Amino acid sequence: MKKMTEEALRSALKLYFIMGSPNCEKSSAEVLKEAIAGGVSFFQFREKGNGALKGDQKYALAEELQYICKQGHVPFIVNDDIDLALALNADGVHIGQDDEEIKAVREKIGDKILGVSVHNIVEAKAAVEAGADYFGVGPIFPTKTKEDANPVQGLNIIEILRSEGFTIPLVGIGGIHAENAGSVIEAGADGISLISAISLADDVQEAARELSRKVTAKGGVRLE
Ligand code: TZP
Ligand code: MG
Repeated sequence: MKKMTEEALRSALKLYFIMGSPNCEKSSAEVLKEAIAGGVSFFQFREKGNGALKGDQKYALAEELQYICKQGHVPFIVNDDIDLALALNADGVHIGQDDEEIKAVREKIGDKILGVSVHNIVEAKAAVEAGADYFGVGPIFPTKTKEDANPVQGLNIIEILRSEGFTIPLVGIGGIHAENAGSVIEAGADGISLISAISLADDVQEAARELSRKVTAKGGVRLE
């Protein structure tokens, strides 16, 4: 994939689905296909938690999900595992504050997309200086998906980052679902990122479609 402009990245982040096999009750490939059919516009492979695949099995699943993303013209991002991202020639990586240093990751991945989880102004400044392309900000609402999640921040953190002048593409994360999705965009996020509201939905495609409608209704473009 050619390097995206900031504005293209901003729109692609509208409906950002994050998932790995521990987040799904059925096949991850099936879930991802349905999610993309429903309007998911960005994807992160995050193989973490109970029963997470490792080694060759992790690689094989990543490859399969990357292929589905390619077919659907959806960027494929790898969580934490820079070597995997490079081996697969993924579109980018997403790292948190406890992962490798942002600057070192930027050097390794060249101009691939670099997402960084930030929780306050200090982290946000450092991430921009080190070359982040977008922020993941949260947890905005309580979540059961990530056991070691930071304290819930509320919508306030998004408003604060915007009022402090951070114009970088930004998505909210944590406990986001159809009923609160619009409020995340209204607070100043470019998109919503979420796991369980899509991965565990009875009807994955319909869940993604409804979320897509919610974020689009708040001023975004619908990406299909
Ligand atoms: N980082 C902060 S909260 C979270 C991550 C990975 C989990 C989000 O999952 P869900 O199911 O959308 O609340
Ligand atoms: Mg991490």
